[in-house]
Order: sequence, then structure tokens, then C-alpha cells
Amino acid sequence: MNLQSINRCDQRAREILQKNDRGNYTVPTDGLYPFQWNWDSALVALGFCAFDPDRAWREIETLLSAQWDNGMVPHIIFWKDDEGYFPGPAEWGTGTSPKTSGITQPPLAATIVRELLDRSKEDFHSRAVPIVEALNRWHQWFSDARDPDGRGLVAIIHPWESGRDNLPDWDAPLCHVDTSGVGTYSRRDTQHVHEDERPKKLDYDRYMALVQFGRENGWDPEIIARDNPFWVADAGMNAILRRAEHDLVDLAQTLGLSRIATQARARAQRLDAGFEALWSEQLGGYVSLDLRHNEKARTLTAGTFLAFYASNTPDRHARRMLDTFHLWSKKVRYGVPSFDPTSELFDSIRYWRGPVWAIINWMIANGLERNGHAELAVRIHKDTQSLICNEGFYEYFCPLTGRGMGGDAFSWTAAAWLAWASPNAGHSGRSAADRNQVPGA
Ligand code: 9WN
Repeated sequence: MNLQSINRCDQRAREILQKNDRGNYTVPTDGLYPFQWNWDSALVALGFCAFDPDRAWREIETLLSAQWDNGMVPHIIFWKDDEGYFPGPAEWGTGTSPKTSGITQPPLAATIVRELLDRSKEDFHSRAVPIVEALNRWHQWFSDARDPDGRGLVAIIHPWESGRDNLPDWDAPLCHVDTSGVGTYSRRDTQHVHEDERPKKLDYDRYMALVQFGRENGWDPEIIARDNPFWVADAGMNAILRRAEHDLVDLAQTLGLSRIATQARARAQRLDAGFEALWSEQLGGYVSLDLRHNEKARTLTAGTFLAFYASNTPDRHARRMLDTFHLWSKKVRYGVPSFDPTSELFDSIRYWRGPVWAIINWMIANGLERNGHAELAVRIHKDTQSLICNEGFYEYFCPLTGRGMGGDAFSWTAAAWLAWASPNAGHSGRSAADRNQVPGA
């Protein structure tokens, strides 16, 4: 890659964030996703941090301003009406102001805020205090609402909460969702993106049935914990929350918020211990677990490698996951595929069933580096650079051909470039925080 093309990509990435900027929040991409999405916004903040730190903090502040009274931070915030996306506020029926969806998404924000503090030259400490307090309430909500039995594993109640919506991991748990009352509805996603790349109709019916269930039960956490037909511990969600809790401890200590540090440490320890229940000795990796039916997923996914991002990993487990990583690398041209490329369910172009996401690559590389596997992190970094430089800032990429797919001019791909993949990012996925030992190691 020559200097000129790097600079061109830097410039284009900044333009994409600016074009998708709606003032205080950023849409994932124009058209397909016209609102504020939770984990997208966290990533976007890291991207803005490369050239406009104030705007980066504002993105997080806007996200947290939609926090529910019970602490949940919703997955979509419908700041403005837009007919271009389905399901909209009426289907979610949350009755909140601003209007939001009724579920959450992976809590990347604490980790990103830690990065923002670390990367910003200006002093943002006082601005960080209310943010850290809100993050603590959100994390506590995860513990109360999604781990009511205190086993150290949080449940998701909808595939959309995982952020990896269409993963084959959800196929078996979704079989228990009754779609007979769903009725007819009109999808909007397939008007923007080819239907071969999007979830199938049966999956969408089940997604809608789960939305209906939540709405009809007033999004009551107790009813949901007891009766929601989908109650699954996702390896990705749990890994991201674990990491976020450790980063929250660090943030709280830095800001002198000792009560929050103590609470977050207790939650982090519980999650560290609970995570081991997701280990599959047979597959040699962490997998999702259907908590309602006590059934583990039968295949590994990119989420497996997020165990490295979460925290430290027992050596024996790390070795087995690295063997898998090497095996996968032989099967695809560009890593890291979202789903096991040796599985018959692998689909190189369909949503979360095979394609590569730059933001997942960032997390995996970050985790591998923190765990002492810098050479693998560099490989992922190079693959991500090639994908973006050759194809552009697509939502995701085919791991076999590198073709860019899904939405174009995508905010989090631009953010991943500016914050990490670009040779000018200056971080190579490594922050001062990462140079410390893995928390808890
Ligand atoms: C549902 C916005 C979001 C991402 C998710 C991604 C996709 C939505 C959809 O787009 O999900 O939330 O309609 O497919 O799977 O990770 O946050 O970019």
C-alpha cells in the first residue's frame, strides 16, 4: 500500500463519518440504517477521536442520554422518524422518550471510553465522570436483568442483541419461537441490500415474534427472564461485557470513583468465572449456550476468539483456539470469517454466517495482542487493510474473494480504519491500556 492510497483512505473515512453525522449522533450508513445504533456509535466515537475528540465524546453522551430508567441502554434510538427501516418505534412499542427499541446491544462503550481518555490529548476527565456513572448503571442492569440467578453469564433475548444477528448459533434456540401470530409485514432491508446477503424470511418472522413478545409484556425484565422464548448466553456478548467491566474498574479508579470500581470489580470476577461454562471441550473453543434448554452451540464462530479480547484465557484453552485460528486461515483468503469456514453451514456472503467484519477484526486483534500473540494480530490488521483499501468502506466482506457487501460508506468500517487499520492510526490496535497486562492476569 503506498502513501497516496493510505492518505486517500484516511480522507474517505473522515468524509464517511462526517456524511453520516446527524449532529450529535451518527447513522451506521445512509438509507439502510437511518437511526443511532448502540455498538456502532461506540466504534464511531473511536473513529471521530482520530480527528475530532469533542465530537467523539458527544457521540457517547448522546447514546447514554437515551438510557432507560432501569439502566438499559437501547440498541436503536429513533431520534427522527424514518420509514426506511423496519421494525420502527410502533413495532417496539416501548413508550420511551426518545423512542427506542426494547433490547440492548454489546456494551462496547466502557472499553471505548477508556480508549478515548487514553487517546485524547485534552483532559476529558470531568466529562468522563457522568459517563462512567451511566455505564455502571448499564452494567448493573445486565447483571440484574440478564443474570438474575447470578451465574456469571448474561442472556440475550433476541439475536439482534448479540449484534451478530444471523449467526447459525441462533438457529436451534429460535426453533422454539412460535411465529403463528406474526402476521404480514413489509421488510425494508431487502430494498437496500440483495436478499441473498440478508436473513431469510423464517428468521425475520422469528425476530418479529420476539419483538411482539417483549412489547406485549411491556418489556418487563422479570417476565422476560422467566418466559421469553429466547434466552441464550452468547459468547461474544459475554466476552465484550467482561472486557467492559474490567475497563470500567480501570476508568473508575482513574477518576477516583471507588464505589463504582468496587461494584464493577465484583461483577467482572463473577463474569470471569461464569465464562468458563461456555467452553466446549469437544470443539476447543467458547460457544454460545441456550440457557433455557441447556444446549451448547455446535460450531465455533468469530465470537470464540473474542475470549482473547475479554481478558486472560487459560493456556490450554488458548492453545486450542489458536489451532483453530490457523486452520481457518488456511480455508479463507481474508480473516477473520464470522463463522467456521469448515462447517457446512458456512456461507461466505450471508449476514454473519461467514463474512468478515472490520470491527470484529479490531476486537480480535486487540485481544490477541494483549494475550501475547502480536504476529496474529498483525496478520488480521493486514487483511483488514487490504479489504478496505481494495474494496472500500463496506459493511462487511467476503472472506474468500474480498468483495465488499451490505451497506456502503459504512460508519464503523470507517471508524475501524481511522482508529486501528490505517497505518496512520498510530495505535495498531494497541493503546497504553493494552500495554498494561491483561486485567486480572
Ligand atoms: C438490527 C447497524 C446494525 C448493527 C448490527 C447488524 C445490523 C440490524 C439489522 O445492523 O443489525 O440491529 O437490521 O440487521 O447486525 O450488528 O449494529 O449497523
